Amino acid sequence: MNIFALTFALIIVSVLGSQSTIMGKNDCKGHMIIINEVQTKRPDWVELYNPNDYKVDLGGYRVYDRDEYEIAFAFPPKTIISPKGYLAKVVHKNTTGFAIEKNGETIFLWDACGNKIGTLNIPYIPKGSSYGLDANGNYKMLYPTRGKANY
Ligand SMILES: [Ca+2]
Repeated sequence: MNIFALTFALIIVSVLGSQSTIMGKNDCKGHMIIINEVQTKRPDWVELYNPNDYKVDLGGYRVYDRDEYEIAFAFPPKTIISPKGYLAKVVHKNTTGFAIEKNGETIFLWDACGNKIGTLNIPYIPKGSSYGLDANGNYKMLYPTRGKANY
């Protein structure tokens, strides 16, 4: 392997590594949707991000705090997330069947075909903070930005 091939291989490994940090992958229609941010304190919400340059209909996508697709909350048809856009879904036991445990837990995201496309391990989130992706693609404590870009 010459130096160019080695460099190329390292770039590929680097790119794949950062994608696994983002915890997203293409769904059955080729879209990528990312769990971008969560907050656990009244209201609890899960923010999704659409990195594509086209809108995506989240109808049939599911999110839940247990790895159980069959009983997970499903987004209704025509739930549109705009290109490079954010959608923050308020979650509550009475509406979505789950809330975010304040001491941390794991949430799961499935596409409309039932493929799991996201898993996020949420730690304890201090009051006044959220947990989400920073500009470098790493999950950490953030200032809450519900429905907007993280910073
Ligand atoms: Ca945000």
